[in-house]
Amino acid sequence: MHRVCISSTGLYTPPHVISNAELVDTFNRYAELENTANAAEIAAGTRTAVPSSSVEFIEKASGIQQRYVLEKAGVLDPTRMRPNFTPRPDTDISQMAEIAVLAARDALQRTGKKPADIDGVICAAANMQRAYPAMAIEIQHALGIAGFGFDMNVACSSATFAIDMATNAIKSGAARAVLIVNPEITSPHLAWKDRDCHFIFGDVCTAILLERLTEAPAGVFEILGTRLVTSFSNAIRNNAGFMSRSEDRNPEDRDQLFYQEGRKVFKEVCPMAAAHIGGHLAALDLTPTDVRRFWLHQANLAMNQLIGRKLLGHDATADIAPVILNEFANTASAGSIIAFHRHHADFLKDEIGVICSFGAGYSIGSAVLRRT
Ligand code: CO8
Repeated sequence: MHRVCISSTGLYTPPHVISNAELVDTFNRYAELENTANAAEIAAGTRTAVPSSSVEFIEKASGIQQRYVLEKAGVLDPTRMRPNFTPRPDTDISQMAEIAVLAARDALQRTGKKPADIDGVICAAANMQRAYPAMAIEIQHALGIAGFGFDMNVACSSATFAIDMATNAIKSGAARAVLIVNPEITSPHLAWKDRDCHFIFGDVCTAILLERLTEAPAGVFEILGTRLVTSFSNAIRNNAGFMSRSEDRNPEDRDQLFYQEGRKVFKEVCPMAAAHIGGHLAALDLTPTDVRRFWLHQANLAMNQLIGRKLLGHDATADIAPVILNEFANTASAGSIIAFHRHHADFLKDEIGVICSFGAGYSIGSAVLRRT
């Protein structure tokens, strides 16, 4: 069995920023248009007025201050409220593959690894741009990597579940190195007209390179263990899929986009995630106080603070549980990887860290790392 490490990560940040102020301004203009158009029904009590959103609520409830998006004008048009993408011909690289290639190149140039050193590509994300061919195979082709590629989706836990898959492939000898990419284009499937969630998500892409420890230089992060768990819940859903057309569904139907019971998710997932991390550490003869840093999923600041308190018995500082959701919002599976990417350079030899994601499914994935 080979020992496995994360030897590099990469990040692609989209070019456009939407501040909370811009987001709320658009939402409130949309609400005004809707309420004016439906004034008679609202006055007759047969329709509920669209309530306004507020920057103060968003920052207090989530800790999110802004988000990056691939396309901004469509989202900020109160008569559209969704990004405006141009379809590309099949001969051009697809949007999702394009950002995955940019994040992957960022990861590769940080290590000096070449495509010829890699045997597999996993595209792990909460949504795929198309059904087939697999996004991973297009990305593999664009990067000039031999071997295999496949897509996988475990919503916000896609990246950690992919780390587990890649670790096992390298451990067993099936691959020398595996490249994971997490192109999270959340903006097309976010309900920008729903004030309960219009502020939650942002677009981004991360990349993670895993390889045999013996092939990597000192200062990488050995994977001491990975652990996955899933438990079915309807609290976070998106029903859009290949059956939608035959169900004569309108793509704008509320259940064809992301929807959730936010409070329920908060209450149910925090204890599950804390118990999961505690159990994973215990299985490796470690305790939460042995951990230098937790790179947690980035959905909600209060969620991460609660998980920190449950694990440590006191508030986790931003040094122990770094926050990137203020800048990026929730980027589904990429969030914990951005936190790792941005906050690992100061680790000393032998210090321990934990990457943990949690989200729809429910799904929770963790990787315990030791710096070499
Ligand atoms: N402005 C003003 N008021 C608002 C707004 C707003 N924008 N939104 C809601 N309110 C109001 C509500 O209507 C409510 O009013 P009232 O008390 O009169 O009913 C009040 O504010 C409080 O609302 P909530 O109870 O909903 O507020 P919370 O404090 O619970 O905060 C959160 C809402 C921030 C959503 C919080 O519950 C949360 O973060 N929960 C965790 C959710 C989570 O982490 N989900 C994970 C989803 S991600 C995932 O798994 C991957 C999915 C795949 C990616 C999809 C990409 C699109």
